[in-house]
Formats: sequence, structure tokens, C-alpha cells
Amino acid sequence: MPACSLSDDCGGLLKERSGTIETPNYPNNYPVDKVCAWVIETQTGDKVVLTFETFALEDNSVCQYDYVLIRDGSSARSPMVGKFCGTSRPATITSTGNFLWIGFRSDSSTTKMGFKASWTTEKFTSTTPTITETSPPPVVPKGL
Ligand SMILES: [Ca+2]
Repeated sequence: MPACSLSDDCGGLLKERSGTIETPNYPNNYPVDKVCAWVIETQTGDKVVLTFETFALEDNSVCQYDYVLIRDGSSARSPMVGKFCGTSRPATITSTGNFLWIGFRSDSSTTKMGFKASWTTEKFTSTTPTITETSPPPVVPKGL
């Protein structure tokens, strides 16, 4: 059950074994106030491998304006893999199951080219996530 509404011109459920997704208007700048959500579904037992080919979003230290959010699962409530903005291309992302959720959001000003990403599917060979993106350090509770 996606929390983002699916727009007419972006997002959707993708069941092909490989393909590409891109932001609206790509390679021209994406529009303002846009929300897209893609869900890639592979056959049970397979996993999704997503590679960003180009990436250019409005930059912000905490990505509060425009961002791409990736989740390891089929919905907006699945565990988050990462939140990305700016012009650093995210590393290749591999799902642990047979779904990968990709959300995109732009705010009311400043747009960039957006992104183009391609996915393929692989046979499931391990239960270990192979997410190569660097994670932020864990928050250490004070007073320990
Ligand atoms: Ca913006």
C-alpha cells in the first residue's frame, strides 16, 4: 500500500526482468512539487539490482527539499535503504527480497535534471543484504 499517491506520468509497479526508470521530463529538469513511487517486483526467489546511471537533484545536507528514497520492500513502510540528493550517484543497491521501492519527491522550487536508473534481477543466493552504500554512524545513547 504505497503512502505516496501514484501520478499519471511517473511511478508505477514494474514487473519486467530489467528496465529503466527516470524522473519526469528527463533529461530535462523535473517539475516542482512532484511525487513519484516506483515498485519493482521480481519473481519470488529473485532480487532486484538497481544502478543509477545519472543523478542530479537539488542538493541539501539532509536532503530535505528534493530526494530519492529507497526502501527494501514493496511499500512506503518497508525498511529504508537510503535517502539521496545532490549530484553524487548512489552506489548500486540490491534488495534482500523480490521487491524494491523507489520514491522521488521535489519541493516547490529549484529543479535539476533528475535521475536515470536501470534495474536487473538476480537469482537469490544469500540472505545477507548487499547494500554497498555507506551508512551513517549509529546513534550512541548518552549516559552510557
Ligand atoms: Ca527543489
